[in-house]
Formats: sequence, structure tokens, C-alpha cells
Amino acid sequence: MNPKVQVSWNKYYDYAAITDIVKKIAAAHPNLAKVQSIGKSFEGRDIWVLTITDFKKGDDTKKPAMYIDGNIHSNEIQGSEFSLYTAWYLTESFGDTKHIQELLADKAFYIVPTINPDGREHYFKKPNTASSPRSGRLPIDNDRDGLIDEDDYDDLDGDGHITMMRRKSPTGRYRIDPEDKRRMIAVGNDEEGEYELLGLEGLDNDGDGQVNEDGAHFEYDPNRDWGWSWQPNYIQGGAYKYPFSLPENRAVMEFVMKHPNIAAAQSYHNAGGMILRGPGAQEDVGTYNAEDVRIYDALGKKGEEIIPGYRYLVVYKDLYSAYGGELDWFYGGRGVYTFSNELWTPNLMFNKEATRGANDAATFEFDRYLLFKDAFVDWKEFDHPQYGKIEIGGFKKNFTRAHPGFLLESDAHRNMAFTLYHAYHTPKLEIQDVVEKDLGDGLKEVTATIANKRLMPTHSSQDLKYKIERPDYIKLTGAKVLAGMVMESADLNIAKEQTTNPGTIEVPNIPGLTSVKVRWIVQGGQKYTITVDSKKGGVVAK
Ligand SMILES: [Ca+2]
Ligand SMILES: [Ca+2]
Ligand SMILES: [Ca+2]
Ligand SMILES: [Ca+2]
Ligand SMILES: [Zn+2]
Repeated sequence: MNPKVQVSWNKYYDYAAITDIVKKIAAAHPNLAKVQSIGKSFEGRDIWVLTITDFKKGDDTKKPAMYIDGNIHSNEIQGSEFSLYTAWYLTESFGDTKHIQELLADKAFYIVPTINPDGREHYFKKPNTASSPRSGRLPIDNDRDGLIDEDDYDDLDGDGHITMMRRKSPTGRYRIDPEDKRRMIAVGNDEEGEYELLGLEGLDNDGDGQVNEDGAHFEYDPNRDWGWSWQPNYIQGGAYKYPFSLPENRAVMEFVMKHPNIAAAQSYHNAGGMILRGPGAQEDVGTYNAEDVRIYDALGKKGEEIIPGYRYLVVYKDLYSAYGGELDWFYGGRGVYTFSNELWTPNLMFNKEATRGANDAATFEFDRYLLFKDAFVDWKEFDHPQYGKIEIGGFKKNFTRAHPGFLLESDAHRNMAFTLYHAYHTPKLEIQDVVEKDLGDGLKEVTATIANKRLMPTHSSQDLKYKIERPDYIKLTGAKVLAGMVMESADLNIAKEQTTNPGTIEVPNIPGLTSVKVRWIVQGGQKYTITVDSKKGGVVAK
């Protein structure tokens, strides 16, 4: 492959660079990619979406679509590179990869590299930790003292990183690891320690007796703002005001509402190596019925094969309860099969099972032998106005949650492959055969078989339960239709007649890997057209 758009996939991109890449992809591949803004962030940045499909084979809105986004949590940056890589790979490999050509003939992709550009920019440009900031940039008075963001982290030593503070103390419960002097280890109950840990670099800026209590690092949680099982702030910390009160999420919601062809969705987070599905909360277990769980399981288990080291898990059961999460809205509110992947697994460090703690021995070894200690700021002394003589040191923001550059591209490719498998299994409708029977007197019986060649139905069980999307229409035009019916059993000749508007038969669902039959009695019409029009299954005609 000799790509038209040159991008290095072993590094990270700030907002300006993302803007440049999405525009270059669209300019280089006008028949495959379009870029538009779905709205503005709080600070006024455009939120870019790339629409990827083979436009020569039909409009994106008439095809089942896969929606992909990243970076809802500001510090969880690599979802943007993974999303961008997907758009880049689809467009660049189209020329010589038959599978991609077929996929883009049938499907569309809506790819939003970052749905939180303000937070991303803060993470890149300001001193931060691997876990900050989580929020976008709407200002909040976290401690309700009447002041906003009055006590953020402070980069005390001015090195551009927010690391840890420690102090020698006879009552401290930590000591230095003799194996790696940079690492602090907790002492046992019967041991004496020599250091206490004082948290992240900071001062009590406003003299209220607390350090780092109100800053940009945690204002609210953008992934608790979505309109399904939403709970207010006193039940669910970080919920902010009401569902879709954040402008970035509202822009996504409005885009999704305008694109009812979205049948599948993927959001990217970090970290831990997980392929997550809902429900986010125990209360919603009933909304995931057996048929849908079967489809989630088929996709999720394939994902475990495609992305070694990642585990397919259920949020509320295997992680924690969360209300008003994005994946719950996509499935609960829109009936869309959705996964959230927690990117970066520490197993990638030495290709064996590992934990990802910033204080785990393997993390230090990996930094020492593969990153050559580039990810760690060595401890150094500092005179703290409140704590006295302390030391500052620890991992930089770009390690423990984000992939080191040399491991970024292969994991992006594997996660993309999982989303392509997911997209492949959105419905593929085909008018399989049309059988005519002459009934005499210029009348004929037309029986059409509509097959769905993929795993997903045109309506998830959640969709059917709440009537989220209209039924699928199977239309006969070009002849006078006298009667129309759904064949419940063609073999036994059992039909359910539709007396109103028989030319357009409504079927509630076309399940995956199966077919439905419809029949009309028509008069005349040597040449007629049968059209299947499904919101999530696309439009096909014969
Ligand atoms: Ca405050
Ligand atoms: Ca610092
Ligand atoms: Ca304070
Ligand atoms: Ca305060
Ligand atoms: Zn996250």
C-alpha cells in the first residue's frame, strides 16, 4: 500500500493535527470520505465526523452504518488515533482489498475521532497526570466555596508534568523498593515505613485547608450525561445538570437521531483491555434480552480472538454500576448494538498477564528496559510552602494509560478489525427470489423472499420492545396491487393479510441469518419493482 495520506501511527495528535488529518483523508478520497462538523464544543472547536462509504455504490443514509468515537474522557486519548486509523485504513486499503470494497459498498461508517476536543487539548497542552482531566471544560465549583477552579494541580517544579509528592516521615507507611529505587512500596503491618505519600503535585492555593480540591481535572463525567437511566448528581457523581446538558454529547445525540441507519456503535476508552457491553446498571438487566445477548456474545467473543489480551465483559457485573453512559443510551435509547473498548492492556508490555498499576513492578520494568526510563520523572527535593521539605516524582501523563508509541499501531489495527467485524454483521438485506404464479384473468401472485445475510436483525429486541424505529417496508410498485400479505408459512400457505395499503407490506423485523416472505396479488405490470426499505437494514430494490 502506498498511501495517499501519509500519517505516522506510532504517535499522538492534538486537535489541530486531527483537523488536518480528517481534511486530508476527505480531500484525497472524494468518492469514499466526507468530513463535516456535527457541532461545536464548549470552547468552540468543531467536532469532526468522517463519513466513509463507497459513494459510487449509494448514499451513506441508505446503508446500515457503524458509528465510532473516541476520547469522551479527555485523558483517554488513543481512542482518537484508533478512530482516525480506521478511517485512514478503510480509505487507503480500498483500492486493493476486496473485503473493504464489499464492506464499503454495503455499509457506511461515521467516525468521530474526538467527541471532547476541549478536554483533549487541555490534556496535551497543560500539566496533567495520566488520569487528568476527565471532563470537558465547562467550569464547575467542585467544593461549593463560591470560587471556580481556584485550586487546581500545581506543577511545582515546572517540568510540565503533574507527578507525586512524598515526604520522609517516621509514621509513613511506604519505603523505597530496593529493586528499583524510583518505586515506593507499601510496608507490611509489622514493618516500619520511611515515607508518606502526599498525593499529586499541588498547593492549597486558596487556603481552605484542602489541596487540589477544585480544578480542571474533574468537573463532571461526560459519560454520565446520556439520556438512558440517567441519575442526578447526588446519586451518580459527575452527572452534571440533565441528560445531554453537555454541548459535545448533545451534538452526538442530534447526529445519531438524524442518522437512523446507525445499526452498530463503538466508543473507545482506556484502560484495561476490555470489550464492554451494557447494561451499565443492574436495573437495566432486563432490557438486554436473550436474543440480543446472543448477538453481543457472538461479536464480543470474536473480539477476544481478534484482540488478544482483551476480555469481553459486562459493565455493571464485571466493572461497576454507571448510569447515563453513552453505550447505554445507544442501546437503550436507540436499540443500537454498542461496545466500549477499554484500550491498552498491560499484557502488551511483556506479552503476558500483568496489572496496570502505576506502582506495579512490571510497569517500572517496562519503563526501564523498553522506554529507557523516559516515562518517569525522577524524585527530587522541593520546598513546599505547606508541607515543608518534600520530594516530587513519578510517571508522566503519557504512560500507564496511553500506549507507548511503538505499540499504538498494532493495537489500533486489531481494535479496528473488531469494529469492521461488528459493522460486517449489521443487516444485509437481499431480495433473494421472486416467484410468479399466473392466476388467470390478468391476475398473478408474486411471492418475494427477503433474506438477511448477516447476524444482526433490522430491529434489536430493545428496538421492538420500545418501538424505537418504524417497521421495515417491502413495496411493490409498477403494477396494480389488489392484496398483500406476509407469509407466516409459505409451505403451509398460512398468510397474514395487510388490508390497508397492501402495496407496502410492513414487517416488524427481519431477523439475522434468516428470511421473510411476502406475497401480493397484482393486476397487469409486466415490469414492476420490489423495494425493501429498512432504517437499519438499508434500501435495496429489484
Ligand atoms: Ca471552588
Ligand atoms: Ca511537575
Ligand atoms: Ca484549597
Ligand atoms: Ca476551595
Ligand atoms: Zn473512559
